Amino acid sequence: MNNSIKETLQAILDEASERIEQSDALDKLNDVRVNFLGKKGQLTSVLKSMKDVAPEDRPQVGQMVNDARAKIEAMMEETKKRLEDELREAKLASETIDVTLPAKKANVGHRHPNTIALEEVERIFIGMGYEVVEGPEVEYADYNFTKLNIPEDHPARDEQDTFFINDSILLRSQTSPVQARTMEKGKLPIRMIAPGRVFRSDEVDATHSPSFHQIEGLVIDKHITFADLKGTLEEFAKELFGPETKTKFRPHHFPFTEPSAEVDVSCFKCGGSGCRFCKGSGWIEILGCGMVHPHVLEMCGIDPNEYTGFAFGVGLERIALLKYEIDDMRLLYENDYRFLKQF
Ligand code: 2NM
Repeated sequence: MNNSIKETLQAILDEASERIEQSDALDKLNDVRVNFLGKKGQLTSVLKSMKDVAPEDRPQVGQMVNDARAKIEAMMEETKKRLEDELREAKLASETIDVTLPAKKANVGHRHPNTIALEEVERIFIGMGYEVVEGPEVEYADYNFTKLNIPEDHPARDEQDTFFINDSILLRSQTSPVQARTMEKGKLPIRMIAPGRVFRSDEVDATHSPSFHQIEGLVIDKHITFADLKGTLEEFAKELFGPETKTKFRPHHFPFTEPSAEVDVSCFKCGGSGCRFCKGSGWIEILGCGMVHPHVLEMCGIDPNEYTGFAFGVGLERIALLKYEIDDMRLLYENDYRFLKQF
């Protein structure tokens, strides 16, 4: 009996050994495990036939079955390790990275011409001791108009020019409401610029857009005169367009300043002799300015007998178009990468 079990076990071992050797994948190896070592496997059925073995022989037969199981498990373990090694090697080979390949060139972003111009203007005024102040784009008509001495019947209040939200709230048409808010706070003296987006109901063309940007400046202190205004803006023009730049103040009218002026700079392309760029005149208009109207000071809580001040406003897009010689404002809003990457 023992001998026949011995032969059976040997046959099982031989077959298992052959099938393990033939296993070329982990799932096949698992089939072998089920077939030989599983609950319904060949070794288990040998164990089940133990009831036919004489009791005194059972320990020895049991030992033989255990030995056979250990041998099969050892063979399987070895093969499993070999298959896993092969699998890992194949994976590594297929995932090899060629570090000598040229890298993909990353597209580096550019600052928008408006941003470059704004940072330039901010740099100049911060250098003269100004603060940069921002305020709401949705404003009260009171701050946008009334406190700036623009009366109820003034054409700038016309529905055609301003985007109203209701009777008392609108999209600001200038950044001067930020100045009015700052004056109202009552902390003097004031040296500030207010850059930001403004809105006017204009048709889009090469020089107009319903939404553009302004930088308005304000200085309030005792004994501020038109001479301070002239000196400041002359310095600004030289910094922005070069040290040779000349400035011309032409009388003008704004409701919030008195006296008021428009400022031209000598053409930085031809130096003032006249060219295509300045349309032959030698001058380019860049901003509006004036001494803050006493009525504005009063409405913003400042005593005009004690304090005076000057204010000015420049269009940011106008500066960007001039400085970078762009002939159509719409290019600034289209965000075409071929345009933007030139700056
Ligand atoms: C301009 C021209 C002239 C201006 C006036 C004020 C304020 F708030 F002080 F009254 N802020 N900005 C002003 C003056 C703006 O833009 C062309």
